[in-house]
Amino acid sequence: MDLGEGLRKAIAKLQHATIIDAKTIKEFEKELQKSLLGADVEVVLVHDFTKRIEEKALKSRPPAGIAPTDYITNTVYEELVALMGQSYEPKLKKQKILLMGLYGSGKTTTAAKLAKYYQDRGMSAALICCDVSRPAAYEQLETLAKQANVSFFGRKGEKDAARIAKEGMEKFKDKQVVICDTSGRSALDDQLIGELKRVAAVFGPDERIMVISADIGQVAGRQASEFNNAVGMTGVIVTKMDGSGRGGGALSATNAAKSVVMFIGTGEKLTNIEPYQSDKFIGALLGIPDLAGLVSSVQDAVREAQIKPEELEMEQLNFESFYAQLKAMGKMGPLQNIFGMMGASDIPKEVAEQGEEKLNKYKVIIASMTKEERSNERILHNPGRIKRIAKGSGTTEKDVHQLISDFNKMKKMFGNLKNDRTFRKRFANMM
Ligand SMILES: Nc1nc2c(ncn2[C@@H]2O[C@H](COP(=O)(O)OP(=O)(O)O)[C@@H](O)[C@H]2O)c(=O)[nH]1
Ligand SMILES: [Mg+2]
Repeated sequence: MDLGEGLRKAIAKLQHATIIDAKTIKEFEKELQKSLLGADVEVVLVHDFTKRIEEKALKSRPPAGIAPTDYITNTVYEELVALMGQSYEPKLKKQKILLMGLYGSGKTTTAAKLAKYYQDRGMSAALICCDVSRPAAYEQLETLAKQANVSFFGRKGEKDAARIAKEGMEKFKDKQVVICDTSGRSALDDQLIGELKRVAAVFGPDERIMVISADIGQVAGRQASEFNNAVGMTGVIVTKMDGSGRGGGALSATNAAKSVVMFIGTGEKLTNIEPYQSDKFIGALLGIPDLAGLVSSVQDAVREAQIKPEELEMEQLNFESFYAQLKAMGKMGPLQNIFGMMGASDIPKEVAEQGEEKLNKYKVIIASMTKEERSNERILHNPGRIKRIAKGSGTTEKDVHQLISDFNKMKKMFGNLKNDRTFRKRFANMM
């Protein structure tokens, strides 16, 4: 069974459940396991995957406003990303790419797809045929190069792949993306390792990419490790994701082997290639088109729920926390901007314009207060105390009054804002 189909069924079943209890979760887990194993994901990986989902689903509560099913779906998403790897962002820069892999993995097709991919993004691209083993390898790549409308170089009958690479390089010095296709084998052997090393030595690739067909499933992990140990690689392209039910196994095994999945091949046409994007790919697997939307709203809610109410309890604002706030905000740029960012652009200008100088003044004034005064603003409304504090801090009574007035403005502002959802969210982001 196709991985996506199993996952979609499991999610759909979960979303129809009226109550989410331990039994529902267990059943959901069983479905997930079945579909992952069916897609040839390694048993140990499946076990860890479901254990983490169980833990999160049973031990943590969804934040307010988020349905339990959405919360669990988000958890499944996060764990699938951990299982199958992060998104890859192709670099649009001058580069040389060496493709390697076994027979029939899709190297030659992928070479042409990549050349077209970069050319369609405004870069000049060229292909070099360094496959000296397969008959008609030259013609195959030449034809594909014509279809893709990119430059091509090869030497029919030449048996020294490194020599072709060298000549091709000279010819394509000015091209921005030069891609070299190499020989395959039915298994990685010393002869192939030697040839790939010699080609790499003259070609000097920026990327050494291994091409793997999805239909080998979890064997992809072992193959990737073998190639990596023998010749070194920067990443993997998994082809035939369209036709294989074992794509999940290939991706998870490659990720477990610590290899980066850069692109996936999704068909025989030259345009059937895309950078691996976890949210898009996993969203399609789960049958949730706007997975990114669901994930970001759950994540927002989780973050929001993490702000403890007492952190916003400004009734407890005292002079010490007031000073700490001012100082922290001072570091973040002009106060007016910060309040603006939090949606409180209408705060008193005087409060917003706290300069360094004023902050320093406040610091010494607060230092001259007794502990009791610092925690209880009300007892300050006493001329004797104000006079004493002004004298002790080398400031004027007017300065002390100013501090008390700013303090109260701030307190009021937070009091008004703390029940505001948007403000809470912005405040959380700011912290
Ligand atoms: N369905 C599908 N077929 C592919 C894909 N990539 C390559 N192929 C096919 O796989 C076969 C072998 O590809 P080829 O590029 O010659 O493999 P090579 O031996 O590694 O160079 C060809 O028939 C390709 O059309 C893909 O992403 N999807
Ligand atoms: Mg080939």
